[in-house]
Amino acid sequence: MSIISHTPLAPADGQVVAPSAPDRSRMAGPVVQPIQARQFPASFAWGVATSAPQIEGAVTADGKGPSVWDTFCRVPGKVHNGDTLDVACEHYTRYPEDIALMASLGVKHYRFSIAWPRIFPTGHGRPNAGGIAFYNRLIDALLAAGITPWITMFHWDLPQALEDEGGWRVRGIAEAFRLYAETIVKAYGDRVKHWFTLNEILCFTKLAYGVGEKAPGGREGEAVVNQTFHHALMCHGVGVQAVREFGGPGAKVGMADNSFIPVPVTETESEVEMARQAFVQQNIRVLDPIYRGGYSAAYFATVGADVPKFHDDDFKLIALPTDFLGLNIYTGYFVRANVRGEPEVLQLPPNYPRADSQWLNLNARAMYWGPRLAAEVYGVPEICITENGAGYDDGDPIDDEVLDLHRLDYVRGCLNELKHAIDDGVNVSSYFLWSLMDNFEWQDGYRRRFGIVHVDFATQKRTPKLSARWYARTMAENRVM
Ligand code: PNW
Repeated sequence: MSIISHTPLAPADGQVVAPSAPDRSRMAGPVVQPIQARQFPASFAWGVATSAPQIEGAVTADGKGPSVWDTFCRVPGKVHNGDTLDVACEHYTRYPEDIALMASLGVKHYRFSIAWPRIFPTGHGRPNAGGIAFYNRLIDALLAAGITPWITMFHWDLPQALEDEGGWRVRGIAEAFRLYAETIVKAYGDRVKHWFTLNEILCFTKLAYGVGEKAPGGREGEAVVNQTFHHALMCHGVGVQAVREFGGPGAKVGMADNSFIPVPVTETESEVEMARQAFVQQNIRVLDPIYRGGYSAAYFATVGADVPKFHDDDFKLIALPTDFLGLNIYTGYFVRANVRGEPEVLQLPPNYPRADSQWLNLNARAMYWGPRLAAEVYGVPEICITENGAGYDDGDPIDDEVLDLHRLDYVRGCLNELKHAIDDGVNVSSYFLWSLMDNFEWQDGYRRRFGIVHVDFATQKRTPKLSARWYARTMAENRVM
């Protein structure tokens, strides 16, 4: 058997490959059409995403206080291999190199987060000048490289001092968050016009205070969990208010949510209706209050005696109008009708394809249904795909290459679905691939790699993977490649 030898994987920059005219003399069957140019709208924003705790390292530099994740990493058995955030990708000092890397890939938009404990090491008092200065340097360097900053205010790294006061369990968190949000919007709002309030409420409430797999690792009951959700929703509203008051002209804000995405098994109208109902039911704690201005009767029926304490006025804050909704879409869940005609979420067969991150079922169709359901069910006017990607235990580079075709293939499949949603009229304005580079993958430590750039954590060497070269071309041509 012969092995097909090296054909160049991508043409040199600037060279457009026109499908060559079919050679009719060698063809018997019908003429095959040229590949369709799966072009995105001209204004579409392509980018990559990271978060502060996952890449920065330098956990005590310039006055930074500890976060709940700094503490959690030191509890034996909580994080794979005992990995910590201490060094991570050394982005705190290597950010100029990382920005040059982004520029070389043609990245024009970058979503990153600010570390709350760099700005308020104890959660209160005066802002820490060293922390403020770091993000000034970062933002200025991004702008100088022609890269638009998109800031996530909170990506899970709660100051440990606030956790010691009760963290997300206590209502006072909203005042601490107000101080933080107003401080960063005032500090950076002259240059930053795109804000996300919170990243994935589920992950720092339910998974952190109920399931215990994320910091601070609580295993408390549903009453506490529901209370943490409620306080997080309030902080989202506080973040929106801060951007409205201090963000200056043209500032936009929304949250980044990992909404549960139902995918109808068969796309009949009745099964699509099951998906719509499942979308509301499964996102009842987050999207429903934000977009419908309160907890629904179905919510109260679901939580029963575990209902959180709230003030009616809280929903004025929670449901403040936002400009866009960020969706982190990695996976979806198949839905059909059960015998009573209600939506049923199907168990997947054990050998359904998954990434090495076991929760990540490779269901690209979620990238069609997620944006579509958000627009149809809640009337979301603009959607940003704030994360999408896949975690694999990629090997080390061989001859400076990592052939991560599994990641490339999945992301391409997702982009085809996104293009389909846009063609069907859903207003999706941006897409951020998670992640720029391999980084600290929470309880999975450094084992699960989501980067399109490989990081050698012993030497900090960055090596763009095949997916990075492919994504560079996709961004440059504004179409699925
Ligand atoms: C997101 N799930 O987390 C986070 O925003 C990132 O910080 C993280 O690195 C990335 O996705 C990859 O995991 C998620 O269980 C964690 O469905 C868990 C789930 C989804 C997203």
